[in-house]
Amino acid sequence: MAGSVEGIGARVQRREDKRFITGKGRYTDDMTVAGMAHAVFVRSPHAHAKVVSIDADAARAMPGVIAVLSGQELVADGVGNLICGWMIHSKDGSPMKMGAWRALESEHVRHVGQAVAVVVAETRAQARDAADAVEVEYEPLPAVVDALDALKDGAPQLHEEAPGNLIYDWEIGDAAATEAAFASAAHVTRMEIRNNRLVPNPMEPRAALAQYDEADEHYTLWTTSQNPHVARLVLSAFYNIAPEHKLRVIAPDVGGGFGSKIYIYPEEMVCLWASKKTGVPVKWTCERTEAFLTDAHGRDHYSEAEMALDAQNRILGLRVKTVANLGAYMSLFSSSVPTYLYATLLSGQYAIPAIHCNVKTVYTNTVPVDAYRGAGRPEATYLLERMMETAAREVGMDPAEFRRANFIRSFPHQTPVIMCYDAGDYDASLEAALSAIDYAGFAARKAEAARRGKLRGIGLSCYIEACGIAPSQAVGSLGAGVGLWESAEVRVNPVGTIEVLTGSHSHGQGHETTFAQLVAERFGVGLDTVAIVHGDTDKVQFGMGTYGSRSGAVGMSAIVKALDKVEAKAKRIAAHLLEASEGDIALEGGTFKVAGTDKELPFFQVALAAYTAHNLPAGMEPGLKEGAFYDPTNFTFPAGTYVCEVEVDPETGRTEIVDFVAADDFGTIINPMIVEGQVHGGLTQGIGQALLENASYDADGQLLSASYMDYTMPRADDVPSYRLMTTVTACPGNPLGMKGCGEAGAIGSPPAVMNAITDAIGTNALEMPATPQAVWAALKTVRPAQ
Ligand code: MCN
Repeated sequence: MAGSVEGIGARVQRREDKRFITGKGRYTDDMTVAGMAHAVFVRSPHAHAKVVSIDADAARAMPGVIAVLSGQELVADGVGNLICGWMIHSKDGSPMKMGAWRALESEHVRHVGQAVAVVVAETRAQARDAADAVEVEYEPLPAVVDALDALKDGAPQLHEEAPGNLIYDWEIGDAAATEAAFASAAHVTRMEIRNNRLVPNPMEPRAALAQYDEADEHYTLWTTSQNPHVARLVLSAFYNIAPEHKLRVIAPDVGGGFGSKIYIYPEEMVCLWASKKTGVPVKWTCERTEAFLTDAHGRDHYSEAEMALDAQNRILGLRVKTVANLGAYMSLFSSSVPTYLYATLLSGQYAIPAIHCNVKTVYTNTVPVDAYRGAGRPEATYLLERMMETAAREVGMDPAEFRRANFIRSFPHQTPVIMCYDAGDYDASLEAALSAIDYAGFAARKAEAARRGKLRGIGLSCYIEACGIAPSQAVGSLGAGVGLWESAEVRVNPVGTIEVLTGSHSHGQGHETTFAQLVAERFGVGLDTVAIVHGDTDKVQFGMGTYGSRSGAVGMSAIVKALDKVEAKAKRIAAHLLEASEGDIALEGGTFKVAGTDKELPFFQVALAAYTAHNLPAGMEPGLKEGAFYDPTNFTFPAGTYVCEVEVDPETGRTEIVDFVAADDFGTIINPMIVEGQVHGGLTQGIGQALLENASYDADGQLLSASYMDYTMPRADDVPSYRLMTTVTACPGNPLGMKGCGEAGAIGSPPAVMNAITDAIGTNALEMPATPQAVWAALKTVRPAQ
């Protein structure tokens, strides 16, 4: 059925959109259970303070209040601290220094918005009023928000366990070889690079509804999670909230996550605990400003980078020192982001013989930082692609030519920073993008813009990323502590309809469509006979969830394995019923056919026979249901070239993106329309980072941009009409040849935009976000008289 209207490669409209765009989605906040109460958290207004006392007497006496609970009761009940599950060791071999993070903190708060108590009341309004009436006395302490400041002598100290606020001092690569490369360099390019702090801002804020059933001591948690099984595992195994078999976690429709809904936050834990404690179901829904103050932020790196070139402008070495701000506590995967998800990609698409990277991670009085779309890979790509552009300009070489001269061309390619790239064709995407944008014609366009008083610039970004996050062996040996794979179960019902249970979780990526396309392709059945089941730990036994653009390459590969088993059994049944040999049976267009004859059986008749026939092949168990786990041997490596063309108004500093071409290699594409949507979303987030978005703290640790009045999300008129194209090198590591597409746009686009703007204005002295004010100020440094 290849190329059919519903199979692999078809632009099938998203089946789930019918309910989403008609307002019929069922999100956590839509869930209601009898007797449900509402939780509102009492949060610290201080970035850093001792909690002297919490007086909840007045609040407890207010109408509708069921309970006011604080950290002391939480500790007394044995609820565990929040953990970071990815162990990193410093270069001296010592383990990372993790300060305790309690879901409700009753002694020492470390960021504005940290929860100190929770009010449970009959209505949300009553809970909010009572939360305002909880009297918390604080003794404010000096705060530090910048990671470099936090490392200085005399800086405020956040955790006793982490002297000097240093969590770990880690390194990767070969320091001596890199040193030698620099010693023989003909040219060295140096840059200081900041990657600005971002707030994820999914459309649906986080929410939780927890119900404890006293009769059978069973808990149910509906929550906005990207990985409900991991949530259940962590809540039961580490936080001591409920035994795993007595806890059902349901992640119903989830309105976006972008990484921010991977983690277990204090609020879900507290709702579960409070539900048992109060005897009523407890619901909490985050308000938008609360989300700014509590959802894990992204990025926030400061780096010093050096690139050594030989006399022929080939890269000899790359040396990077990065300080990463992890905020006030270590979120679940935070330690992996500035290490294995970042520094392992610093080779980019280039053959760099020697790389050394040192990363220090630091506590500050800010919201915890964790994975946000791309997670480490945007930071690596931004650093490297800004360096590539700058180095090319410094040595007077065309930036495209400079990249071409340094591309990796033979595969597999082992980089000096762990990754082994399996396949790619970087020339193909570069050439496709350059030809689409008419790179050769840029000079004429720049001259024409100048006649209109505009500064026109062009910028490239040749990104690579490692996704399909899994290989158990790799992530396990790198400190994750657990294997990462994906599960699938295919249940063919007696009437031939098919349910696919997957451990992946869709929260905007269209899995209900693409996963069904895979089944339609394989069995030749209609999409309407296939249901995709996910997001419920009582239905799907275990799964690892969705992040790291893994659901296609890993989740769908697990489905392929299960489909293989189902098909093999179905063929045995068909052969038996058709009195043919198994080797002669082919499944074509939804029908089992005997080669060279007109004997055939429709798919549904074989399914029915699997459950109802009295004469199945000897020894065969009835039923048609198979499960599989898929654990790849390597990541997948999507790559591509983005080219951005901008015009800057020198009067105002305003940047307009006048053209943007993206040439991506995602291997085999299941649904081009969905992939384009994923790239559009990623590009828009990347452009948001480059031009608009910034989580800005004042020196006291107050988040100045804690609402949409101050935090600028990209709008339709901030982005161009993208021009997308794909080149294909199939990933050899999975049965479908797929590479992930969910993060690429956000990874590759920020440097393309910044390279274009700096090209336009003629100075590199510009950091993200390139707001009109920042661009105008940078312009003044090179054109003071104008
Ligand atoms: N796909 C395809 N062909 C390919 C690759 C993918 O047709 N070669 C399809 C897949 O079948 C899937 C979609 O594209 O329907 C995305 O697949 P994949 O790249 O595997 O990514 P995941 O499904 O694992 O999604 C995770 C990824 C990440 S890590 C972030 S962050 C992100 C993103 O997806 N968050 C999103 N896209 C998002 N989109 C929305 N709307 N909301 C989010 O929170």
